[in-house]
Amino acid sequence: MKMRAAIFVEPKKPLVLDEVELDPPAAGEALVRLAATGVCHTDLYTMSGLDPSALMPAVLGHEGGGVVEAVGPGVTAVAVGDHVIPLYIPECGKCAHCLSDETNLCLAIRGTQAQGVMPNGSSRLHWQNKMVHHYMGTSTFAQYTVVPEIALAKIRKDAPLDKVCLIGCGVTTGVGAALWTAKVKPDSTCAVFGCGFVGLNALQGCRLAGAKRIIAVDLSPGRLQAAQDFGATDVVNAGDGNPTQAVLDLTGGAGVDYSFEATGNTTVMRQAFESCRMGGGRCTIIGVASAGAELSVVPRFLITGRHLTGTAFGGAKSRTRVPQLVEWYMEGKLKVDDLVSRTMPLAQINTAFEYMERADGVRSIVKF
Ligand code: 022
Ligand code: ZN
Repeated sequence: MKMRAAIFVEPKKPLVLDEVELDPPAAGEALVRLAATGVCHTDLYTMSGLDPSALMPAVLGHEGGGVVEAVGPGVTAVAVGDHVIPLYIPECGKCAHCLSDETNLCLAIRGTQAQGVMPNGSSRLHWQNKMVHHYMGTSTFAQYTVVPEIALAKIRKDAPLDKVCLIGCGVTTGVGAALWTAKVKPDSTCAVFGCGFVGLNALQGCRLAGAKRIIAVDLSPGRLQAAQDFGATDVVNAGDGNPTQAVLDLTGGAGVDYSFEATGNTTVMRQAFESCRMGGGRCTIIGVASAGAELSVVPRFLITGRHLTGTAFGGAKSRTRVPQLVEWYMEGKLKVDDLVSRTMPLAQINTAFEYMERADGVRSIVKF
């Protein structure tokens, strides 16, 4: 079938809007009609020319929501009409990682996904008689996508897809970092470095976990204002001096029980690490640094019992947790609507990237 899609053709150039051919779902796959997709920094990074693993041409996008339109042979996990969120970390339920409590990084289709193809080694996408790569197994910058059934979370049908699509990446990444990677305890102290989309969600994850003190750190007064709506009890403007010292001062010199980094900047990662307390403090790196970046730490901070770890998709077992987060949103426990700054049609997707490059707004959503 033919569909409209935004195609990544060349680094540092706008996405090309054109008709793309999409093949029907093969065995174990489903065709999804997308209702909406978020536009994430990782898409922008892929377009920047700085990502050595970027494949072209490709249909980008990994924060979508839609409705199953058809299923391939042998599909049992989803059916036509189901509302779904595509997952860039699938959950097969059978691999060593799915069976482990320690990680959410399903191994089932990892190799082919990284190569921009479906598990059987071929692409469902074609343009100008050439193969087009899938992206993160999701390719949501298009009217339709084909994804493996193990990469679809089935969600309740009354949830607005143009909001809950954000649970497909940033919401789960931030909230999950607090709940499922760090496992924040009630009455604990937390600090979140970086109050963009993911940082705001880490803040609300700390709030949901029952933390008593939640310190937000950012350079922007506007973001620190938003941070208070997402659970911050204290704010630190990182431009007013050493933010690590400010966090230590706010915690009687000790540092916080849990710190989080949500910028991708290695200097900020070190600040977050040095802000957690000796004797069991935990720092969780959420931000994705550029290829080749290195992080230095002073070993003394480790031998005094600080933990340094990272998270992908908030440590969430995807098909299990995404529907649960949708429930929490529908019950009013989880804020999502306030994260949407702009909604636009696919034809305007390149303006969404312009806003993102200017750090203007929190999240743009493309509505099909
Ligand atoms: C997306 N991310 C952040 C914001 N939006 C994000 C976060 C983490 C990863 C990727 C994107 C990530 C961490 C660990 C991995 N990835 C797995 C690496 C591995 O398997 O060796 C990751 C994932 C998917 C892809 C690339 C990297 C891909 O499909 N191309 C989960
Ligand atoms: Zn993302």
